[in-house]
Amino acid sequence: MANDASAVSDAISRDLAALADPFTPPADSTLWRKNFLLGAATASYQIEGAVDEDGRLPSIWDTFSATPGKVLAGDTGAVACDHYHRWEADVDMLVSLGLEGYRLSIAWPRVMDAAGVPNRKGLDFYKRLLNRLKEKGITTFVTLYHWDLPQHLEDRGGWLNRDTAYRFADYADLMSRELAGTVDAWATLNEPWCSAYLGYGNGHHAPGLADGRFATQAMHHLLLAHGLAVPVLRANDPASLKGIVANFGRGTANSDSAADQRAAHLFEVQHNAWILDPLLKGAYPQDLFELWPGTEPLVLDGDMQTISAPLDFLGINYYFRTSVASDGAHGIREVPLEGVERTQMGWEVYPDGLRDLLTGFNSTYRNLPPIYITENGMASDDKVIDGHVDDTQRISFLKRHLAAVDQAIKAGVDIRGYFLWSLMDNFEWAFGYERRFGVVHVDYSTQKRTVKRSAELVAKFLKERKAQV
Ligand code: IFM
Repeated sequence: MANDASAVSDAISRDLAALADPFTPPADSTLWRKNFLLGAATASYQIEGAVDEDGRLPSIWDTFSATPGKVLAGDTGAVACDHYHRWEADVDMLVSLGLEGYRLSIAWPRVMDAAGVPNRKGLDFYKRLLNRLKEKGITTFVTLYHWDLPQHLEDRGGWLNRDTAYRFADYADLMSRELAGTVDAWATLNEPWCSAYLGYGNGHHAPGLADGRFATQAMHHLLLAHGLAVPVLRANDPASLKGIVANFGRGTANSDSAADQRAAHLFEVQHNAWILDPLLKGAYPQDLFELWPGTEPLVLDGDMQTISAPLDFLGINYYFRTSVASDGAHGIREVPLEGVERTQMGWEVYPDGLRDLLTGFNSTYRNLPPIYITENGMASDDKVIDGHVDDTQRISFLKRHLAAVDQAIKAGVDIRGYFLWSLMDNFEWAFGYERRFGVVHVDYSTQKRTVKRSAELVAKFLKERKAQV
């Protein structure tokens, strides 16, 4: 599979090398509209480092990454991109690329202690950063929870404990009172599927628990936390947008058989409807519990109403498609496709999946809020050669996924922006620093940043777009 995949990506590199401009969208693309926001995203634990500084408390990812065998090469986020100290230069870099939006996250354990008392030094870091972004005219999307739960909350059950949802609402209250006016859009959670399923269902992510019942209960408390936080954010910071960011998966059937079609449907229930149905329909999809019998979470009266509070936007993170078949019983079996293009993660490059999800959601949910693509990008084993990084596959990846966004807009989906994942290479969770998702390369031994060719081309396009009359 790896050889097939690299042969496909070599062919793409050759095709691209022959093009004069391998990135700029065609003249009829909706991406030329100046009000379509183009930015880049990062997350606190993946870039900040400084895990022991200025009163920051440990998070579940500090604990998990310090546990032998959990993260590739024993990597941790202790230093990461040292962004906590280099944030000014990083903002300058973002500005120099002409990026119009920046999506960042706040480290909950940096800003509050176990008793809920604000940590001024931690808060000041985010105030300085957000004020500078505002001064530079960058539109800011701030995620409150991108997986770095304070360890003291995990010690009391983490997302299995309903009380964590109320602690999250307190945290949202503090942040929106402190940062009101500097944030354009608040996202409560990043990718609750990953927090619930990878964190509590199969243990690949912190806190490393593995039980199907845990996954559904954790998801319920995560969504409850979201629902409790939305009105708090609205009250404290009325001018900003409020939403949530989730990862969605395209599942396609490996054959035309009814059983395989059903498996693909169930795959999307498990990846998409598990989150979108409670948010937009106020109920969990019953098919989910057919797939995972006996895992119904404990839901109290009023929870589903809280969870389905109206949203100003939905953040969609998209990376790849999964080909599936029936496992012969009630479950799903993944059937990796041969000869398809893949990234350094082994994920299939499948831009049509993004378009199909967007148009599909638009027809399934009549109350679908305006959409921002809050993450899209790919990892490649990028190297700096003579001061340059020629990330050909990424250029082609971005171009094709932006074309998929354009197609979805033309098909009637209300999509207002797109954030590249990621601004710079960073700590890729269980894969440590080996997987490079950035449009800027980071040399972790020197912290030197090198703008990759993909970022140069995005910058060139943004400059041309800005200059058009
Ligand atoms: O790096 C992650 C990010 O934190 C969440 N979305 C997926 C990215 C790539 O795996």
